[in-house]
Amino acid sequence: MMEGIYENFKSKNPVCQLPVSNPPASIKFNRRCYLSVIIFMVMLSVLLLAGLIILGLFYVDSVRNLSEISDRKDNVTEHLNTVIERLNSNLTEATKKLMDFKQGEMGCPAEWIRFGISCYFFSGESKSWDEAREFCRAREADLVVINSKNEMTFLSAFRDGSIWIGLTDRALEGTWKWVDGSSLTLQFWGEGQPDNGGGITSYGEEDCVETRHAFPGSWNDVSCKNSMKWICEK
Ligand SMILES: [Ca+2]
Ligand SMILES: [Ca+2]
Ligand SMILES: [Ca+2]
Repeated sequence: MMEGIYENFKSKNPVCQLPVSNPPASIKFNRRCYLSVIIFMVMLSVLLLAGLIILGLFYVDSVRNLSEISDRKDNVTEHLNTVIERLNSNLTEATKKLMDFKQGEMGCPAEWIRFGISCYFFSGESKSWDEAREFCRAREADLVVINSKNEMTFLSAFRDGSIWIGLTDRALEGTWKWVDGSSLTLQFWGEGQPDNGGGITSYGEEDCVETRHAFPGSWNDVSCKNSMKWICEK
């Protein structure tokens, strides 16, 4: 088959045809002809090689560009995630501040008094510590937790007499806990208090705390069954 093709090609389109009438001239012609073909083939090969080199360079450059784009995309994604995280954090903080503001400025129910970010209810009647706490919790509040000297000053200035506060050592004698579960750090015990009744049996076990008008040093532990006014906080 290849021979057939060759024969066909040779007969129709000869590249270098021998002039048979003049043998020396035909040899000279043949050399020039084949030299031209070789030069043409070499140039063609050089051009092809140059083309391949250019394509290779383009390929390397494209791969490098893609790699840079991928790196930039990762950086941008990371930056965006950081920004989103920061925005979420700011939004949460702003929402909390808004809620605190609403509770502090506008959210106090009638007959409740605002101080700082809390609302306070000062009772007119008297109850045991448990009944007083039940009253507060029914109003989505609890007995007052005194977190600062300012809060203590505010409460003392507002009400004299004995008042229940949300402090007890009922769970473990001598270990005082606020009703929100926090431990006692800032404290305003009166002299000699707490004494858990001081061994006087008529006082009974003293596991709840009253605050009195005197300040500082106005707290005293008393029996939770005593009846007195109270302060709720929410
Ligand atoms: Ca408080
Ligand atoms: Ca006690
Ligand atoms: Ca006492």
